[in-house]
Parts: sequence; structure tokens; C-alpha cells
Amino acid sequence: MRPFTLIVAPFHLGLENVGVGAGPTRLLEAGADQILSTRGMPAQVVHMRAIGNPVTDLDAVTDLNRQIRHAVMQARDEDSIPVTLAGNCITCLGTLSALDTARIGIVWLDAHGDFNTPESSVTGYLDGMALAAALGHCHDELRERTALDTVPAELNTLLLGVRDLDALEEERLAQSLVTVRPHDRLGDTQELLDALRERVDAVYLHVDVDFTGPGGLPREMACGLVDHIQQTLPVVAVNVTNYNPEVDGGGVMLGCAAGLLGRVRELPR
Ligand SMILES: [Mn+2]
Repeated sequence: MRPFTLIVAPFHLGLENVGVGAGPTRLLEAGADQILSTRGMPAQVVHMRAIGNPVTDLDAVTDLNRQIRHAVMQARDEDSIPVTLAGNCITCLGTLSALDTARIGIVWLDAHGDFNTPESSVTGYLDGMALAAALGHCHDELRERTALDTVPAELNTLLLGVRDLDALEEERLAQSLVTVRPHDRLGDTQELLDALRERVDAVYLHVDVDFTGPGGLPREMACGLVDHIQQTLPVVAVNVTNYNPEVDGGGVMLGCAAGLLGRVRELPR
């Protein structure tokens, strides 16, 4: 059994422990390291540091992604499985830059497409461009500064669980080779995973927790989906993002996020 390294990145853009940046800390308080224990030993926890006086949000994001890249590489050197708790989905760049992206696929669970570019985005929100940036559609400087040199293949990317796409974003996805399945059309997931297994050695699993919970995929189905992914393909790294404890009064989303982490516990070895 391989141990887990829990990489804790409690930031929303440049802000520490604010909004979705508070999610990683809350999950750690809820026992994320215990949930990811191996043979009774909790996961090793590695804390990402705040950047001092970032000039721009992109500087802060770049600094954090470089730290995540280093932590993911170190975990893999130690034959440990890196699981990153982060506020923002754009942290995918840090994790992916530490992996052999020519040989891995991406399974991206999200209520949103994260496939906007600065040109298509209505809001300009960076996280709405995270997958597009990872696949080489925008923010080249972020990828370059994180040393994500080999852009993963669109063809080897599954975007599952979406229910809220912008019109232009939907067009962009339709013109891409990314496979998209809305939350209510996940019936052929196993076939998609089987086909992906023929093309890649392993996958990066990106879990934006907003794909489950109220309005999204029911928690048990979400956990079952994570199980299916891991039963079909080796998962080399996981990011769990976008949990905002400030808008989770009843703790419903905390339960969902902790439940999903518990299923990562069942990674095949
Ligand atoms: Mn999302």
C-alpha cells in the first residue's frame, strides 16, 4: 500500500483562507489526513506558503502552482500518491506540470466547463478558464511559468458532471476533442473510461466539489463515479478544489468533499 501526501493549498487567487481558499483548511480540520491514512498512519501533510506581496493574481497563482509542482514531484519521488486540497481549479497546472503529460489523461469532474478563455469569458474569472489553460487554449504564460511544457491531449480528456456551461464555452467545447458528459447523461462513463485506458497509462483526477451536492450529482453517485474511475485506470494525482465553507451552513458540502476523499482512499495499488 502506498501512502498519501496531502498537499494543502488554502488560497483563493492571492488570498489565504478566504472563500474557497478556506476550504483546504476546513477539510484538514475535518480530518482529511486521517481519511487518507494508510495502515493506520495519516497522510503526510505538506503546507503551501503564502507568497509575499504578489504584484498580480497571476503572480500569486504562478507562485502557488510552482510550490504544488515541487510538492507533487517530491511525493512521487517518495512513491507516495499526491492529493492536493486547493481553493482554485487553476492549481491543476501545478499538479499537471509534475506529471508525464504525454502519457496521462485527465478526468475532470465539475459542474462547470472551466473551458473559457479571456475572450469568451463573461466574468473574466480565472478558474472558469482552468481546463482551457491546461489544454493550451489560453494563459500560455501561466503554463510556461509553471513549466507545463507538454500540453495534455484534448482527446484524452473527459469532462464529467457538468450542468452549467456558458454559451460560448459550450461552442468551444463542441469544437474541441474533449469528451463532455452532463451530470444527467453519465450512462456511458464506463465505456469512456475503457476507451481512455487504451490511450493513456494513467490519469490525473480533478475534483471540483461543485459537481456534487445540492443541484448536482447526488453524493452516492459522485462517490460511485470516483470508484469507477479508479477501478478502471491508475490515478497518479488528485486535486480537490472549490469547497467554500463560508457558504456551507449545514456542512452538506463538507460531507460531500470528505466523502469523496474517502473514496480516493480506495485507490488501487
Ligand atoms: Mn466548478
